Amino acid sequence: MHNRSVQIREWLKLYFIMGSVNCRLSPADTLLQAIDGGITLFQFREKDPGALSGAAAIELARQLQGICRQRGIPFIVNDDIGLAEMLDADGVHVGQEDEPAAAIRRRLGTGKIVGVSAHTLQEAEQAIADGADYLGLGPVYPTSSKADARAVQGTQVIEQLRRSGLSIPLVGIGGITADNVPPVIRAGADGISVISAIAAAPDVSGAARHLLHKVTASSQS
Ligand code: FQP
Ligand code: MG
Repeated sequence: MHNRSVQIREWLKLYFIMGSVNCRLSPADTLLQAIDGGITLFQFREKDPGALSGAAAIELARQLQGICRQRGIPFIVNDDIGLAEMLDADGVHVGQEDEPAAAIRRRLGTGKIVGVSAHTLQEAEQAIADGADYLGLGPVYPTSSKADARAVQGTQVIEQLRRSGLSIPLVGIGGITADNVPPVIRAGADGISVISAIAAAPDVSGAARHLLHKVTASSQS
């Protein structure tokens, strides 16, 4: 259990989330360049207007999973537990409006990673009780990648959670750029999760490299 959270913390340093609608380049090239830049975990999130569905979405998921496997990056599926099972993905990420985490844990067993979005201390405590491996807390800053995002909360929920003694691995998410990484890490996050800061960057690998550097530098200071 201890080694598991140590490993997950390591994977959470620079957690890249992406689907075809987020990318400037092709999804495959975006992922390859992001991996070159140093991302530590990947979430396939094929949703929002213009997203692929059905066989095309599955085909893209398989392609990106193949890249992750080849490069040793765990592959997490957003929302779609059936897709994660079909692909034998490394894990899933679900929010408060998705299938309850406890049911997902029962369905997937202990061998898979289960991540849960939380916006309050109470949601975080429930997710932990439900068997979550890690939490995504946010939106820390204003974001344009998610139309139905909750109210911006800054770093206060992360701080509150750490003050109350919860040690679960967690990332901050929402509007994070290289410039605003330090407060997120200093608040107690193990890493950051981004979509646009990498997928929409003019230099994908350079953007990832810079973000990872910021995370590492902020953890040491
Ligand atoms: N945190 C993370 C992670 N990943 C996410 N996808 C979310 C939060 C948001 O269900 P949710 O999850 O609220 O919205 P959506 O399904 O539209 O993404 F921690 F992994 F970075
Ligand atoms: Mg969701």
